[in-house]
Amino acid sequence: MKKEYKFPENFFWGTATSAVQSEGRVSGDQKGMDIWDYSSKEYNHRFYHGITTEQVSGFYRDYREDIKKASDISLNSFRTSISWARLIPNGVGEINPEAITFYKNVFTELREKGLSVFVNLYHFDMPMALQKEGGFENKNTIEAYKNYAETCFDLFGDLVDYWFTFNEPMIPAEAGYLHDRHYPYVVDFKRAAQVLHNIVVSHCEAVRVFRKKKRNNQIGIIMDVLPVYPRSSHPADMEAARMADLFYTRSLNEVILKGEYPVELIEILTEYNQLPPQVSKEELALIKATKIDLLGINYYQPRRVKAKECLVNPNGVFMPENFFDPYIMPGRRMNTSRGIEIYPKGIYDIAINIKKLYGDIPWFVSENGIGIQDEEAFIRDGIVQDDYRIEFLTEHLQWLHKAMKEGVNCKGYHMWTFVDCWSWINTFKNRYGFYRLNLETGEKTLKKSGIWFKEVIENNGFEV
Ligand code: IFM
Repeated sequence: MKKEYKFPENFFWGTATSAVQSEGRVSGDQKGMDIWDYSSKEYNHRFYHGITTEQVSGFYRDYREDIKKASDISLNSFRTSISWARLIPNGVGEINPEAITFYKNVFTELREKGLSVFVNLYHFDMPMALQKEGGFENKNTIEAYKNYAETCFDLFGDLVDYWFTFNEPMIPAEAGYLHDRHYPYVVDFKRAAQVLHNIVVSHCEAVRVFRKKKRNNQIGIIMDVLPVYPRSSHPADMEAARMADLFYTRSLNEVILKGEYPVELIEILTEYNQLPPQVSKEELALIKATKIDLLGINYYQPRRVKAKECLVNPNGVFMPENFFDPYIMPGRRMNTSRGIEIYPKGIYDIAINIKKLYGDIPWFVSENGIGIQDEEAFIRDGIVQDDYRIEFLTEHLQWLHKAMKEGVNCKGYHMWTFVDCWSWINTFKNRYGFYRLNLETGEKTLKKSGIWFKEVIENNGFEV
């Protein structure tokens, strides 16, 4: 017997992408350089097949056709981001008129095709001119970001339905200042903590400016959550899970959603001399006073942990991982392209936690999806037969549906991503889109999952 999964009226069905990953360059666009333009050239060996930000999916050039493609599969909402360095090439000062025209055209076109416009202001893409001054380590960047946000609200406020201050605010701190994945490739917990704090303050400043404008549209932030699971119920494993959750989830969720850093985290960082040095009373008061309207949650994988097996090197770098080890669960289901676990129930656990721990805040799944390597191997009759993606999305939506039946306040589901896009480090290794991008011809063709998603949207649900 088939079971029906219906979603509420006005549920957001959409996709997400970002400026750096989709726009690309055309001559005369007057875009300033960001850290990705810089690092994908200067540290080219770190990028899969050496593909730089110039060769992405051409949204800057093709946005009209792309938006038609979005409407062809019945999406009712669409997230992208504004490139700070495109709009304000030096991060502060002069505004690029080409960028104003481009973003106005994009948002207008989306609206005309009946799609709600979700716009994020910062998706890992610090303008290079500001990075040279220290990026988010420098307090002046908070002011620069606030001015950039205000410029966006003034220029595009009438065309945007939902604003987001940051996508995955932990990543620039964690990947750029702790784990050597993103430029500037610093490894230093205290500096990472300062970056994270300054990002949080920037978020609050942008929300404050937004509130002053008294607009009808809403503002929020998008967080990536890896729900934490201990290896066993042994107290040592449970403690490891508690610490992983404290460092990687509660550290950010509580400051954004409850207005305070967890006391225990502050105690640990004090003990290990890792507190960020520049945190003022005024900033903490602002954090306390800041409330968002809509929360985005990106979910891809769980975080399984166990008690540490070896003592920590007392002379090593302070890391959250000093308090737990990753746990490779036997029999776990893997996405081998990315080397990450597939665990659809995680979305349910996150949903229940939001309700339990963070009030009944309205939220939506702002990213969920699966990146697959060598997807051309699945092309039959000119179409990528991505049944694995349909299966992945179906299972996650089933768990989301269950949580919604239990009363969670979820407003929508956005798949990552619309057209196969460039990824940080992996460039085009793994494909995520509803549309396949042919890197040789630039052609964008609908995959089987895109046809399936159209039906889901038109029926506001599915049967399995
Ligand atoms: O490509 C990224 C995106 O920029 C942020 N969330 C995860 C995606 C897939 O890895």
